[in-house]
Amino acid sequence: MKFILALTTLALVVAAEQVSYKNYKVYDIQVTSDEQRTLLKNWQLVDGVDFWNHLGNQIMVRPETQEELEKFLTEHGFDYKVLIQDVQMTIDAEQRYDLQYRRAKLFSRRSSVDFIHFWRTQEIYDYLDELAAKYPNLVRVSDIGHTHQNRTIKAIKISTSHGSDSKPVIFIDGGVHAREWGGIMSVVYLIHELVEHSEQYSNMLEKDWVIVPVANPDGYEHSHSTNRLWRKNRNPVNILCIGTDLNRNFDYQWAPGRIACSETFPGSAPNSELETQALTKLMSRYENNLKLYLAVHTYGELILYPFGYEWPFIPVSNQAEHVAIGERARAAVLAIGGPDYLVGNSAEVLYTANGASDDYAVGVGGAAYAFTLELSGGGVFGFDLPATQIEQVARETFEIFKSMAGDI
Ligand code: 0X9
Ligand code: ZN
Repeated sequence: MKFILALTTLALVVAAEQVSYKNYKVYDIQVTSDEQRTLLKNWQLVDGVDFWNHLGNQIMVRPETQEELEKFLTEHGFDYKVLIQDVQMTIDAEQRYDLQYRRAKLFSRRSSVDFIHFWRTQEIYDYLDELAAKYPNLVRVSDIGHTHQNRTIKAIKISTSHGSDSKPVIFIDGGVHAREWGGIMSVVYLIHELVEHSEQYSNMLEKDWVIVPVANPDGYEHSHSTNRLWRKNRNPVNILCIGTDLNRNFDYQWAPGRIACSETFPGSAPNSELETQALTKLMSRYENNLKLYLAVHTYGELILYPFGYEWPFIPVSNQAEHVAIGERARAAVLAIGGPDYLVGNSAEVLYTANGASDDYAVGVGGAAYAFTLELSGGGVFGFDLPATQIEQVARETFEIFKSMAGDI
């Protein structure tokens, strides 16, 4: 059975017709003044231009638009360099690696529980079910909803005292954005460590962990099979445009969007999406004990706290505690030789975003603390973290989880 499943996955990987990013470049642009920032922002609405990161200065551009952008940058005195010459080449390299990994797997007896490949949704779900069977006292797995394409959304609860519901809860969403594979894998790694090495983490297990590792399975599968850089879910908005940005769809300070094809289309109404509904319904089950909400994203090496829906930003009432918790997590990552995360309010460090899960968790869900983690992209790779770096990023992220769990 396993063999047939593996063969099917392999066939899917090979057969699918994919969106090509041939000769798309990623530019890294130095922004030295507010004036420059405003000028650069105008490019956000240009077709074929995709702002990849927070400070708005890593931008993917399609071939037809590159000459125009470079002319603009030179004319306005921007310093820039080309970070990725050909996005498709990095995607091809990733796929070759994955194919090789899966071929070798077919003929080996090694377990699939490793952090040198990206797990597909089904692999993650099979693992959750295996854990539930093997550790019935520690693990409960539940189906919390279905997607537009009828995939299951699964949650795992890791608790040393199932049934009592009195411990503080740490709630984690992973994979809200389809292309942010490093985030999903870091959450899977957390599950693996907490469950399979539970004896090492008695402090962390003083809290209950409620985790949705793949909150957007349709989008995640689409980013594997068809479009590596897909971000939204796969629910059609109209005949031309597919997908809602789930991290704009939460019912707190939601704002409508006019452009249905936009990467950040917030949905036709707050909480319109099945994935958002599944998350908020589960969150409401824990509203009395919800201590910490973590939205796990990539990339940027940022620890962001609410509120992020408005600028100038509205501070959360316990902002100083958010800063302290964030700073200790930052130090924990540094202590194992990881990158120096930046801790800050999301609207200040990043940009404003309405209807995001972190703001919802505090504004409606009753969470005492909430953060969005923008994990490391592994240097120059952005969303396309090489599989060989999964474990390193996951270990760094684990330090954030551990530090925060001990702090709340
Ligand atoms: O834009 C987002 O949804 C997040 N960044 S990402 O690059 N992963 O897409 C940041 C959300 C931060 N939270 C708020 N602004 N509330
Ligand atoms: Zn994201």
